Amino acid sequence: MSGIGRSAMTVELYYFQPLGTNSGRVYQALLEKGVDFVPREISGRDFEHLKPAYLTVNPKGQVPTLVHDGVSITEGALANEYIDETFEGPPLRPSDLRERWRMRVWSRWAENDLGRCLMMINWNRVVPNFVGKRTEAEVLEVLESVPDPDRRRSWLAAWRQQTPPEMMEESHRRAREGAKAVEGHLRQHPWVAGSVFSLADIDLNNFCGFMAMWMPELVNDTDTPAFIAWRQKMEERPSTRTMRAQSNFNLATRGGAATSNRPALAKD
Ligand SMILES: N[C@@H](CCC(=O)N[C@@H](CS)C(=O)NCC(=O)O)C(=O)O
Repeated sequence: MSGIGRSAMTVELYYFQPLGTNSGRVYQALLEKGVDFVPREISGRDFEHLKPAYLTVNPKGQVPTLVHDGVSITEGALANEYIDETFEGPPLRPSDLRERWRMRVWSRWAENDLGRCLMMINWNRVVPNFVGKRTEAEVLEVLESVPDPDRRRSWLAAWRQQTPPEMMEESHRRAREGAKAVEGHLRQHPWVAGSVFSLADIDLNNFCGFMAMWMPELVNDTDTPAFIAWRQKMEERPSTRTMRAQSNFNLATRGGAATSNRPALAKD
């Protein structure tokens, strides 16, 4: 895309398509809040997030980045709290401090634990397509611009399909356990934080909501009815509907549940 940069007195969101995970959570928080923002799609396939123009917006070379009045606000969870505090609109954090604490615990877990495992599983499946027909030399050149050596290593391992099998199996195990944990929690509470809708619902649905479609062995009407009912409620929200309509691929309904993306059979 052109025109990457900071403009004054605006709200802009740099994000990847399809809308989901890290990009989706901030996109949806802006919609929930009713903020008028300029969507700025970055092409992951063209590695636009690693090009100098975007690195001036976010030196980590990651999305999403919210740019408010020319200031870059990064890290989705923190950006969402910023959005809730800065803009008018319905509150996205519980006023009860224990529920607010629970919101943060679950948001963190959805992003860093369950969400990360799901991404590890999916990442290893999609990176080769992502990279396309580029030669090894071209791939290595692109990866030179990944600012963080750990991320560079995982890109390379996924592209070469060399992620250790035990790491993949651990991700599948955590996905199985995670689905059970979500179910147990949602049997006790209507919303993730407790009694009210919050940023944690946005996070859980963006990081894990697609499990019902992608991993029906784990999330289904019989084993996880509370997870399914909550997800249905989330999918019916106007903000989710708008986001799905603006996404180039509906993560919630088009799973591509390829064998490589399916969980290993439960051993426990
Ligand atoms: N901690 C960051 C993580 C953002 C992140 O991992 N973004 C991914 C897209 S979902 C990304 O930019 N990946 C490109 C890369 O790491 O090279 C946040 O919460 O916003």
